[in-house]
Amino acid sequence: MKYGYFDDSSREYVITTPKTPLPWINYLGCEDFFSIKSNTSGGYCFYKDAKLLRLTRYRYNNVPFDDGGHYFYIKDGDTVWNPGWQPVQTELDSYECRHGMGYSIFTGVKNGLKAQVTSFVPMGYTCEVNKLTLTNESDTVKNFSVFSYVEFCLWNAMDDMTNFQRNFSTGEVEVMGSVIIHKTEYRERRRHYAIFGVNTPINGFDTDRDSFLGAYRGYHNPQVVEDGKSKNSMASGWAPIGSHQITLSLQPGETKTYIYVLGYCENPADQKWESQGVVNKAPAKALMEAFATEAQADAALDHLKEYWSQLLGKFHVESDYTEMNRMVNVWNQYQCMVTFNMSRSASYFESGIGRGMGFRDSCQDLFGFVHLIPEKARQRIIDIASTQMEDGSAYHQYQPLTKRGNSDIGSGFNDDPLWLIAAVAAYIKETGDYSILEESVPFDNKEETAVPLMEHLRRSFNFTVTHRGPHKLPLIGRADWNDCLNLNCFSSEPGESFQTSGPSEGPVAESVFIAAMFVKYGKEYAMLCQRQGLDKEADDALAQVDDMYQTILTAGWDGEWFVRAYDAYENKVGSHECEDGKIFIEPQGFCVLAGVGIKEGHANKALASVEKILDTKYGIVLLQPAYKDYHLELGEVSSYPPGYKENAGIFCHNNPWISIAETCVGHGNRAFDVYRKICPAYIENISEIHRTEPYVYSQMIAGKDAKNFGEAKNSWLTGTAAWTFLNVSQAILGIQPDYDGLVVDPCIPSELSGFTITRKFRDVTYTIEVQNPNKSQKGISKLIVDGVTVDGNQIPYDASKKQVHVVAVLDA
Ligand code: BGC
Ligand code: IFM
Repeated sequence: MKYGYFDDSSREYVITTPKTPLPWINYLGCEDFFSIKSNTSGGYCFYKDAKLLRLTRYRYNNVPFDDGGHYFYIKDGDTVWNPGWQPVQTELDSYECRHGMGYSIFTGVKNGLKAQVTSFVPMGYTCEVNKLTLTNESDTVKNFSVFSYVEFCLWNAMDDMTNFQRNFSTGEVEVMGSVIIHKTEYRERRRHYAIFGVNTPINGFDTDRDSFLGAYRGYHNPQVVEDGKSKNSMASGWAPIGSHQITLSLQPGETKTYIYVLGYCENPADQKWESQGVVNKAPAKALMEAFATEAQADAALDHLKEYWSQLLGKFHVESDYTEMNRMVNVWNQYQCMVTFNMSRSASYFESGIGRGMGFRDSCQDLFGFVHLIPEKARQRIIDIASTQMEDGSAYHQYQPLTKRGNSDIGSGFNDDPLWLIAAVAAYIKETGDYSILEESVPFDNKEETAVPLMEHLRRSFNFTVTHRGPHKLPLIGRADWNDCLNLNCFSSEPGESFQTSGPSEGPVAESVFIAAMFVKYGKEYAMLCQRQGLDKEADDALAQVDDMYQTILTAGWDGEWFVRAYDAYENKVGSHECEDGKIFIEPQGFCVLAGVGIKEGHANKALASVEKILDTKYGIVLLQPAYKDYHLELGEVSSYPPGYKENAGIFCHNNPWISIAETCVGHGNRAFDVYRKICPAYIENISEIHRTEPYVYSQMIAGKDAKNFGEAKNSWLTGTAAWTFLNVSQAILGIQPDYDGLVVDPCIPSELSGFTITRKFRDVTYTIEVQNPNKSQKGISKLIVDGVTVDGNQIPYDASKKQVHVVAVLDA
């Protein structure tokens, strides 16, 4: 069953009922100001950091779900309704929500009145613009009122929802004509305040929540709206809100448009604090003036659309596979931008007050983002590397606003350092910019420790070399990619966190997964050394890689698949010797994509085991058999009921690893099958089972052991976005950015007769036609670049050309 459809030409997903299985959200903003919008207008906004600079409030785990947002109430006679249906939930005569690239459009019609809200965050501004267009579609005059509504958060979202003894007394507002100013914290000489204004004179306002809602009422039945009259309330402590009343009359066929601006204002750093309670209005005025007219708002929206057209023009595929095209050309890349911006901080499953930027997460996110805006990727790499410790380990997370490592969580996830090498290699391959390696970057943000970025990579590499266990495999520390594999976790008392209960490192638990990462990214490190003229170091690094390779083939091979790990008692995890958790997905995918065991025949065996034991109709589960019981020596992985999350859920993030691995052994049909099974657009018509948005990936789909097999959770903020884009663009469609040019090496379903890709690489735009006349799966037999046949499958990079036309023929 579907709840909407893809409108490919406008790059929108159109939701045709408000009653989606879960709120289906969108992200507005791609610079510093962000707003999360559900299909019924729920959500909140923030500046830079969802925890520290939150403009509007959102209550989590609320009832009804997703109650709270930026709302418009229409009071038309006795009927009160919202264009996005929530929160009043009056049945609409028609409803539509279009989620587009950085904007959402809500259209509701009730009793002949049409209300359309276009919400977006304009480029270059720190605000959400809501353009409200009201049209009288009836044949009689309409007299009615519109009430806007937002509830301000007192900035620090964590404090806001916990520290009531203080917060009920700090709220302050000012009203400047049609602009409501939320200035809590201003008297502490903070430079910021929020505004909510509209470009027309108003008939009234409210700034105090309880005055607006009325005692014992909620968002669904505010007193002021029911009465049809604002109270002009001034908040003093308690809960500041912003609400404007506009009363209007529309002739049949007449339309009126208003522009609302909800924004973040900041004063100049050197401002004089003449009177600490009174806001400097200049930034507020400037923001309101920027959107004083409909034409200004429309121009800003057009600019945003143009921005996205340019970004998405950097990678575009035309093929007979409509679903793949729409994911590759629009939604997958869009999600990569969102994961780049948010890391794992703010979604409908992440509160914005818990996790910030993840070290490993943000490194991986770059794989799907670096081609979009390489300059931002560069800065991100430097920010991430600045949270590395001198010994090569790293803070696992950092806060977006401060960019400081989070010391509550600390370090000890032993895969983290290697992801930095992966991110830097991806950046240099995309851009050819080796100068990043010379960039001076501190450890733990301590300027005096700054060294060239290359030295950070060296310490990353050496961290693995110097942290190996009894089988010579890398020590796992608190966990590797699988956060829930806490093999050094010996005690877990009720209330204790899994990852802090054991010693932060060791004694002996080891990870085959990190070993595979070391083979893959250790080779990248050696390559970077070579290209820096460090031949001896490159050779030494390759010797280490080779040693690890051999170690995997011995200690890491179980006969039919790769072992996952050794626990602290030196027992195997992910082996036929285990009762549960006999086989895990991660080492199968990562060993093969790192090239381990291909020539020895292990790769095909491991992938066949995955297909036989882990595959299901909805995707590949993380392990089998699911852990039935809790194991102290394994930690959180066994805390989940069978089929959920890391305990045998379909963890979408590592499905593309298998798909890529299949392309490494030439199985184009199987690689695509793995890609297709979890691809949102391909499973749109089972939305009642899948339940999360059909236009983005979720972190997890419940596995076959779970009651709700096929149900997804944790949509949007997942490494699946980047890895899937890497898989489909580089492994399946085979357009691989490399140090000296684009490599063309597709591995596709034999039935696909060809496809065409437009790819902007550095300053050159390539049109690459891939032809598959003989139903092959892999192997380029001919590469013609601007009419000239070249050897091999790499298009030599020539910066003097702006357009290059390539024909590649698959004919193995
Ligand atoms: C959570 C897991 C989650 C993991 C992701 C852990 O702290 O408990 O549920 O999958 O973090 O990083
Ligand atoms: O690898 C982690 C990631 O960092 C956050 N989400 C869950 C993954 C697997 O545990």
